[in-house]
Order: sequence, then structure tokens, then C-alpha cells
Amino acid sequence: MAGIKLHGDYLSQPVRALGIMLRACSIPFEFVYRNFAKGDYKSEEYTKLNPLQRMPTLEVEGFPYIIESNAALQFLAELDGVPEHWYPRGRKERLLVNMYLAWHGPDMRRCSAAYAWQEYVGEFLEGRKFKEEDVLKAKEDMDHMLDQLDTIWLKDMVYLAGDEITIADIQCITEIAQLFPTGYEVVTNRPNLAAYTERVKARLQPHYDIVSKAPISELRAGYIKLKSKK
Ligand SMILES: N[C@@H](CCC(=O)N[C@@H](CS)C(=O)NCC(=O)O)C(=O)O
Repeated sequence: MAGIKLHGDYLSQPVRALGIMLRACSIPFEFVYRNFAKGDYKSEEYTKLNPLQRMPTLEVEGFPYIIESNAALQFLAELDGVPEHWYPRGRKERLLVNMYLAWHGPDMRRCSAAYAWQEYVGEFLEGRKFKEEDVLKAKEDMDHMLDQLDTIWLKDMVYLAGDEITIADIQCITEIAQLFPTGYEVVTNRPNLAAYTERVKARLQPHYDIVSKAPISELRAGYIKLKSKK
């Protein structure tokens, strides 16, 4: 397919998810860098693509701008030539993918992004500070959510929808990755999640590292700098 552009900054989880998917499926695309820290997503020009003023935006010739990462992943997975396992057509597997994607935004992402933002990303990127009690509450919510991931979603599962990797796993691993810079023990006492994160990262190589390594290191450096000031 001609003319695919990914607008965003790999500091953002859903932007990384799309970058990994495009690369893993060998779909040619142009990466249009939009500086998150400088607020490019609020610019007049970007707002014309994405009136929600969020990253990512996937621009595909002949289609409306895709301004939700789940929809973008589903769209990409259904392009000609993309292996079916990314978004399986089997009813059971597709149901499992769709169920996870429905949980991802309001549960996984709400908790992990809220914690990461309040713990360090908000201050690192936008100089915003949060009350200690709010950060602790966000951490409690995140712990509960990670327990659910470990004991419900990943119970007896290789990947979230069965024995093969899907777009649900890309969303999940990229979201979890933003917790690593804090040194927070994401997988301690969560054996299913521990094995799963290693499995998914390995399965997505080299694309996972190409897309994630630099931004996660940048976030880690930012975190260390912030904490060393306190
Ligand atoms: N539901 C959206 C969420 C996108 C999102 O929250 N993007 C963040 C960056 S990770 C953003 O652009 N935030 C700017 C803002 O909300 O002001 C998706 O999955 O694409």
C-alpha cells in the first residue's frame, strides 16, 4: 500500500506500537517526527490531522486520518499480505484480541499512563508536579491492574489471544515498557507477566529494540535526573 505516514514521537506508547507493527509487517511508511515535549501535537497544523490533539496519527492515502491506535493496528493487520496471526480471523482468537483491546484503554492504559505521567513523565516532559498522595494512589491502581493482567488475561496463555502474537500483545508490551524507566518491579511476584514480557519482546525483535530502545533510555535518563534533584 502506497503512502503511509506515521505522525508522532516514539516517546509515546501508542506511537511505538504502530512503529513496531509497521516494521514487523514490513509495511513501508514514512515516520513524521512530532516533538511531544515541545507540544507539536497541539500545533495548528497537527490539529488539522488529529483534532483530538493526540499522538499517534496514521495517515493513509485515500482514508480518513486514523486517530486511535487500536483502529490503526486493526487497519494495518487487515492489509493485503500481512500475516493473519496479527489479527486472527478465527472467532475465538479474534474475540480474545478484541476483549483485550477493549480493556487496554480504560484499564491498562488508564492505570499505567496515569502512574508513569504522575511519577515522572509529566515532570520530565512538561515540568508538571503531582502530589505524593496522588502518585501513591495511581501506583495502587496500577498494581491492581498488573495483578489482573497476570492472573486473568495471561493465565495459561502464551500470548493474549493464544499461541501466536497479535496486535493486542503489541499494545500491551509497549504500555508496560513505560514503567521500566522507574525501576518499578513490574513483574516481581507476577510469574505469568514475567515470562510473557520476555517472550513478547523476543518475538518482536529486532523491531522492538529499534523503536523502543532510544526513547525508553531517554525516559530512564530523565527519571534519574529528576529523582537525583530531590
Ligand atoms: N486512545 C489514543 C490515546 C493517544 C494518547 O493518549 N496519546 C498521548 C501520547 S502517549 C497524547 O498524545 N497525549 C497528549 C494529550 O492528551 O494532551 C490512542 O490509543 O491512540
